[in-house]
Amino acid sequence: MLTLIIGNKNYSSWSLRPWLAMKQMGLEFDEIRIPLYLPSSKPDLLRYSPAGKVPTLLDGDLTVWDTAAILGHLAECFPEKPWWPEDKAARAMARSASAEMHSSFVPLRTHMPMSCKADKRVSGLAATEQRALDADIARVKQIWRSARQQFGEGGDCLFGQFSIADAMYAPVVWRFKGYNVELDGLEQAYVDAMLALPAMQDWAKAGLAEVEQMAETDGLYG
Ligand SMILES: N[C@@H](CCC(=O)N[C@@H](CS)C(=O)NCC(=O)O)C(=O)O
Repeated sequence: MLTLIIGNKNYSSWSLRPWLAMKQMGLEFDEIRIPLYLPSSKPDLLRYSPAGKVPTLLDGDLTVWDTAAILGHLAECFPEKPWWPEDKAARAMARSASAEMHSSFVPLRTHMPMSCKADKRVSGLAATEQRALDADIARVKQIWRSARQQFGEGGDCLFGQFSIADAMYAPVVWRFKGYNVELDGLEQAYVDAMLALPAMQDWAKAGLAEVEQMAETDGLYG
């Protein structure tokens, strides 16, 4: 029995990643939503995870925390599902792009916090901050372009069929949409394909219905 502990759907970009991957792989699971950055949030989070963060996966009596560990655990438990592209070269790039998403892009996370409700542009950054953000955006676009051009033939996702790499970049799709980032045809087509996934639409619908309002300073940097 799988239970995924998640934060607010509108804001919690880390929660979206394993949630979306699990939906796309057709796994049955329960979810427990803990609204973040309320006085009750930390004690509630610590009831489930020693890290006190979401996402956390409960698999029977096992607790798995941190996005990369959760996805790795699931891929091990359900090896028949297409978590990664089949082709070795595509898989190597998908793993690298996913690891890069997990470990990098601090300016992107900081200046464009995810909100499915957002419809604005980033403004007021210092020149150095803007340069760092622009570099992150350019790097994401480069990753998307390489993946789509080299391995995208079999579908509309980064490596054709949906894989963990798409789950890892799903919050960036919301960010590029919400902050009206200029996209070329290939980038827009990928964003549109991701936004059209029923699971992405379900996530956003639930996020839009949430009443909690978070300040950008709350630090939801996923
Ligand atoms: N490295 C972690 C990051 C998880 C994370 O920072 N989650 C945020 C929400 S998106 C959180 O739980 N914040 C609550 C807190 O820090 O109190 C992962 O990959 O899962």
